[in-house]
Amino acid sequence: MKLSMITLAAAFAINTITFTPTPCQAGDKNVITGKIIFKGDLAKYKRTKINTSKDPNCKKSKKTIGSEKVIINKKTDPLTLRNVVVSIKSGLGDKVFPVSKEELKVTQFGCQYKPHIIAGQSGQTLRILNGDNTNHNIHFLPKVNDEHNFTQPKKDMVKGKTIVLKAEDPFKVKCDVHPWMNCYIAVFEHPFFDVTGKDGTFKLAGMPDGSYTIQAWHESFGTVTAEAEISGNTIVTKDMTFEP
Ligand SMILES: [Cu+2]
Repeated sequence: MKLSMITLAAAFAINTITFTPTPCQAGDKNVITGKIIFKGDLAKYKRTKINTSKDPNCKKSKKTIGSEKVIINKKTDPLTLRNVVVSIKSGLGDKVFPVSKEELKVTQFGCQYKPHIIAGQSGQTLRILNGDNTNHNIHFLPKVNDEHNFTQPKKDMVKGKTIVLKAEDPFKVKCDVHPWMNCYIAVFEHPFFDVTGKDGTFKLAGMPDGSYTIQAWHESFGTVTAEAEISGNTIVTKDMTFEP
């Protein structure tokens, strides 16, 4: 068994790690899975409420929405983090992987982007929709992708607008009409990425045998990385911890 090492790419400490190779189930080939653990002061990161009533058309079922800056999954043990983008950072070399034909979608609904984190592959198409009876402006703040800054009135809700994405670290998208509205887009040259949800877990599957650096990125806590070696159609468990 090879012990793993974790490096810290941002100013947040981490430790972690388990390395437990087990045989894969049928259909799975070379899986790296794990939890994104939160170790910190829960009270400090209590979700704030955002009042959207400045624009009466934002209101869907309720006039406040929860901030998405930090969402800690309180029902998991240990505590885990939602909206973390986990991906293979390096180790794939020059290998080229087919681009998913699936169209990515983001909808502006209740003056919030749904989903908050969009992860896709270079060359994949993102469709942006407006489900609100109000005018939104979609403002990309990328380094690599084309800059976009356009308005989208309600009439665009059916067809929306499509944009082809290029590989880039997560970048912010905001609405200049509703200052609380933002989301992030993360784009990769390969299909080995995942975004954590309510259980705080991730799964990267189907990589070739090899040694990889995995990266976990969170919009408020930055980046942590871990090393993982996988071969012989096994599952490697690799938890990673943000300790803000
Ligand atoms: Cu808006």
